[in-house]
Amino acid sequence: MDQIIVEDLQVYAYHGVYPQENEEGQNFYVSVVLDTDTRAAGMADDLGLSTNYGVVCRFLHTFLTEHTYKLIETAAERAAEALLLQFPHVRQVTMEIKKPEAPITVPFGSVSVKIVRGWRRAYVACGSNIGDKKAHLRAAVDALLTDKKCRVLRVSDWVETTPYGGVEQADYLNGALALETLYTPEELLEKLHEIEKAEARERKERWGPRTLDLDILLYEGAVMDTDQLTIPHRDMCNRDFVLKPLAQIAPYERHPVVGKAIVELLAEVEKNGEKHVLYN
Ligand code: 5RU
Ligand code: CA
Ligand code: CA
Repeated sequence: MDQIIVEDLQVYAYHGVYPQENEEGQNFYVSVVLDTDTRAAGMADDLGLSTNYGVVCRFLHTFLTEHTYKLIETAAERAAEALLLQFPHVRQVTMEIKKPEAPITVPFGSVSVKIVRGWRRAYVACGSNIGDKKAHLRAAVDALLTDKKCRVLRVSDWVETTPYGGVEQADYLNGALALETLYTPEELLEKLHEIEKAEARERKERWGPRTLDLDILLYEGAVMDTDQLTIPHRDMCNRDFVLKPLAQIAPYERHPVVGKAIVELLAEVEKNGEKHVLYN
């Protein structure tokens, strides 16, 4: 990825844990690397197609003087997020905030924190089999569309599917969404749970009917398995009602563990329909 780089932007500000720092202030030096495609601007010689680094510098200077944080971790976190929300062509920000005048009682060159934040690609499965199914799925899309930390890239068609899981229940309406998000996987899961709750989702029997079910399928090549969250979704390779809509919006996306494209996984479940493997 191309980069636009700013080194050691000087900002006199009041961030710090100690009252003396908040009262007197000190110099901070901010370096940012903006990952962004400069090809179109470069070929056309048109600033309007790029990100104006002068505007970025003024934005950062204003942001870091108008907000005061105890930690430079927080200053970097908030400033990086603000940049990603303000400048649409910027895909990722690496930000270092140096504090060379920090009140430390032994000699030192500088202290700093450096973070990397960016828009991450995620795929979400959605399903409903209670009430106005289409309205519940639409509500999920709308909730994500109005969340500034999510960009909805693609929405599949809704497909009618027969229920799996052994519990006698109504047919499902299923779909898949492609997002770019500033949320971590855990934060995205939390957001999806909030959206489910807003659609009166009740959690009773495990594989029972639901107004709205939102599952993270893939998150930017991540492979993780915690008590909270398993990515990729642990059963996505077996579920035609997940793979069919996902194949519509992301046919050549690869499963990071199995290494196969979504269209290949779909072809396999369609061939081995009866050999459904269950996990816990
Ligand atoms: C066992 C096997 C349990 C497959 C579950 C949906 C499973 C569903 C859905 C359809 C469940 C989890 N069937 N069954 N669509 N969710 N068609 O979204 F998926 S319960
Ligand atoms: Ca599910
Ligand atoms: Ca779920």
